[in-house]
Amino acid sequence: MVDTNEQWTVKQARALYELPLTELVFRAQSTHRDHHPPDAVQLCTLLSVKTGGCAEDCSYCPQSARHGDVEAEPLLDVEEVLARARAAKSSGATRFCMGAAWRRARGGADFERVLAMVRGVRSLDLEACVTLGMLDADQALALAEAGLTAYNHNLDTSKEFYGEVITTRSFEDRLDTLSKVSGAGIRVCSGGIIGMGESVGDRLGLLVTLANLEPRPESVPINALVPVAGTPLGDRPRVDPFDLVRMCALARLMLPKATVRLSAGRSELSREAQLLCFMAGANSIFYGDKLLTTGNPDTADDLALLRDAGLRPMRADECAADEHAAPSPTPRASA
Ligand code: SAM
Ligand code: DTB
Ligand code: SF4
Repeated sequence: MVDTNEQWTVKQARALYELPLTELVFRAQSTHRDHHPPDAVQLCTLLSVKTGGCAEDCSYCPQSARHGDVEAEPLLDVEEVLARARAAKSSGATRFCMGAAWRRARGGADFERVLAMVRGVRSLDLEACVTLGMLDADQALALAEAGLTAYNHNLDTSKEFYGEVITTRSFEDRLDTLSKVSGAGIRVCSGGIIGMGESVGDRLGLLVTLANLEPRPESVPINALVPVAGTPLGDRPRVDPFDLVRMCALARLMLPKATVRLSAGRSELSREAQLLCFMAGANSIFYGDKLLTTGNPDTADDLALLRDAGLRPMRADECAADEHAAPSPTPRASA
């Protein structure tokens, strides 16, 4: 196995990707057990706090004003969001993730409202994650002060394929936002999507970039494209579940301590395919009937899947964010 302090190369990643799937899953499961409880899956609930009307042109996304047919809605009220967070907690989630269809986080009253959402979610003893688009350094510090656990900002794909998917902001913009996030002491959640027409090399390039980030992401969402009618990628064929298993296994081997999140696309996955992803080291799912705008399996089905497989929801005290505590944020006053 490659020393985790070394920089990963695409060649090393490809050698893993090309292993027989049984061997790859075996290795990934062995690494998983060195760092994580073998039977626990973190349940995270997602809520779109600002839906639709986004200025970006991400080809996969139904919330882009350029091609999506999702109605634009205003930012939700804090109380409504907290009611949803309380419900998520009582149904077993330990992390609450809030997404906004923004190119970059809005300033002013909208940002203050997001800070109040973060403080409120943290006061419920839930992990809080937000994804608001690009951030500046002051916004990152304010989110850190509000107690944000992690900021989600996906690289989505390789640097080389990125321009085929998004033209309105660059791969470097994404890396810049991630460095603002980690610079403020907030944990980085960053992953990608497969099934957009990228090559295996692009998938490996994405994982190599993520694994070589300093600090490494503590959370890596692996999304299978949900093809949405009306988006440029609406006609893409379904992802081969084995490819998703391989991505989970590589993410586990290349980022051993991270929480690997089996994210969008589970509605199309059989229970057996999801179980293979768990064997390959995925240890989190989005839990709730909806992702941001598209469907997700029923919570009852997810609980039955875990129960039938002898797995269990991860307890709050086991979550990786506590185990791998990030440095304290720089106090705003002294920044
Ligand atoms: N606007 C913010 C941004 O893009 O950073 C946050 C919200 S955005 C919807 C969050 C992530 O959802 C995207 O980076 C992408 O990885 C994922 N996503 C969006 N649409 C998807 C789809 N149709 N299938 C799979 N993943 C999708
Ligand atoms: C991530 O990587 N996947 C989630 C979360 N982070 C924000 C979002 C998936 C969105 C799928 C399409 C939709 O529901 O609009
Ligand atoms: Fe906007 Fe995010 Fe959708 Fe891109 S992925 S169009 S930035 S909401």
